[in-house]
Amino acid sequence: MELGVNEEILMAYGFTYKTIKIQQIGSGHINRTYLLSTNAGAKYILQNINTNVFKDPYAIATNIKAVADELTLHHPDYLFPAPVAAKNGDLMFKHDEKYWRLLPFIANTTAFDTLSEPKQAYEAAKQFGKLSRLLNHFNTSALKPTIKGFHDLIWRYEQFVEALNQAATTLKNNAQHEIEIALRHHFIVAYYHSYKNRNDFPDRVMHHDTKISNVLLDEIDYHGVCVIDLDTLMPGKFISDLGDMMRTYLCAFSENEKDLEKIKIRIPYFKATIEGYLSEMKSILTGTEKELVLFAGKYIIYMQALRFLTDYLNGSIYYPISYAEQNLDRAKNQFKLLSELFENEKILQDIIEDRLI
Ligand code: ADP
Ligand code: GN1
Ligand code: MG
Repeated sequence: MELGVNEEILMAYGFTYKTIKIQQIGSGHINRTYLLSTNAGAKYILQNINTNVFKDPYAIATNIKAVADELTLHHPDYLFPAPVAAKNGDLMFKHDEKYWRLLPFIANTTAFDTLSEPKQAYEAAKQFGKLSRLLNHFNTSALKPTIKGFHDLIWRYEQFVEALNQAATTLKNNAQHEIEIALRHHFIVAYYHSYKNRNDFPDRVMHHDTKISNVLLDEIDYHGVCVIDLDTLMPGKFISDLGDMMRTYLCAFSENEKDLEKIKIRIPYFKATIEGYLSEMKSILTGTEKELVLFAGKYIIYMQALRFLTDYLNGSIYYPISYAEQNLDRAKNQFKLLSELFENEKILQDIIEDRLI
């Protein structure tokens, strides 16, 4: 066994320990990702799917296949890094009750955890916007939810209340201030509820995890190359993708930063994100969607704060932690980011309106 990769998994794809070098990479919370390099210089990405989170890995594989087929048919030049089939033709390999997949390695690219130039925000937002635009006419009912209720804020709030009701007293005491903030912002849930079933708020194919580490940019000039991490490609609302861009592109520091003084939004990055996204989606968004552009950020940042807080109250069973209070610190970080969005609301809304004309 090398780094948790059994040789049988490599052999399913025609490799052996002798012909391949294995290196663990990536900063994601959920899956395990490895870079495979062959002696001949070819590279691949090998991933182990986390089945505690993704109960039905076949739903992921069939969604990606359905979207890949659609894109190949209508947009053959679009780069969509779908899994490579194993020697037996399957898109996943099951070994010891674990599911593995192999992806083509996209060379000369970088995935960032934070951004250092507005151009990166523009390019990343454009890549995710482009995927939605190309799939605008795709029938979303062909895709299955890979996690039930994933971005349903109403359900996420219920989960938070449930966690609150059964949390250990010490955890509740430690999180008292953040619990109050979460309860005080329930109006975001109510607002989402009031829009959810509007006719011109369509389901679209959403990536659902548009953080900056899930898009590959050219390592030299940062132009957008392709989106990756396709596990949550499924039907959803456009606020999911645009909101997670705001959550991760606007601040110079990630959700793991503990010094809340550093959690500020950067206006040039906001402009770039909106411009990159609208360069693809402006002509497609409906009237209701255009009303909800800034709400996208509030909805996702609040939901992520709730998810970290809920996990903290549950004893940190979902997001891996490197110290006991980390999920509470992450919730604090996200609530600070949310307050930044509200404080700058007028400037941000003006930027949006100028670009929607
Ligand atoms: P997770 O976030 O679940 O760990 P990702 O699919 O986002 O998994 O992959 C983790 C990292 O591996 C990415 O941020 C990127 O650096 C790298 N990576 C993933 N897929 C590719 C690919 N097809 N080509 C090149 N690098 C990749
Ligand atoms: C998880 O796998 P990763 O790290 O890209 C999570 C996202 C959260 C994100 C927060 C399946 O994404 O929803 O936004 O952490 N993915 C899942 O960093 O729960
Ligand atoms: Mg990722």
